[in-house]
Amino acid sequence: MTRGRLILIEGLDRTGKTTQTNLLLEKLGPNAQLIKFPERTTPIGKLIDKYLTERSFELADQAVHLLFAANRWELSHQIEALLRSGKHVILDRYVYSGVAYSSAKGVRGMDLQWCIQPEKGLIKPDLTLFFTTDTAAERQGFGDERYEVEEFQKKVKVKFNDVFKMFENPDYRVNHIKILDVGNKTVEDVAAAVWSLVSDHIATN
Ligand code: DGP
Ligand code: NA
Ligand code: NA
Repeated sequence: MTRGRLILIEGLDRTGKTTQTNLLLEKLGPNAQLIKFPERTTPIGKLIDKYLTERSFELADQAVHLLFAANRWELSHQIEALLRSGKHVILDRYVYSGVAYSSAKGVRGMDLQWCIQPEKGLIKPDLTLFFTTDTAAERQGFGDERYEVEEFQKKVKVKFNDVFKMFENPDYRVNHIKILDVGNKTVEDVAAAVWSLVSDHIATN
């Protein structure tokens, strides 16, 4: 049995990750499974959901960061088992969101090196598609959750660049990162670009 591929779609809020991961799941069919982070239904995920949706729910930024990382560890055995069974696993966000959003807060001591520690050892994606755009805010408008504020999203965008630079370091290397500018593209155009990259990757690696 060939091992399945771990395919990650990363990016800022409102860049169409959820739409595109769902479309990719349809294309890959029953031989694939989609896992979205944060996974809000687990015990840890419920706390994360409360933090994101209730502004009055206070938690130290360090604790929030560790909860998001713990949420990925909660599902890590399931992801590895699926890959071993030959299924492809599509991820909607992962470690890179974790480091970019937390470090963008600018809290003293929560630099990239601090943020990456609890993520170390999680299985690495085989292919990462990073959605970027200059026009996300105009495109769809932000929602009401804690981080969906234009000023903060700008900081996250800068951090994502730093994060991907850091992940060129051999200790943390991310394989096969493709940057997709989704600004002003239709859902169909983005879906076609995603499918071309994913199907090529599966055919040739
Ligand atoms: P989503 O359900 O994909 O819209 O994600 C919810 C919000 O949480 C979104 O603003 C991005 C942010 N986020 C996702 N993963 C992490 C993480 O690991 N750490 C932090 N601090 N924020 C994250
Ligand atoms: Na969001
Ligand atoms: Na955080």
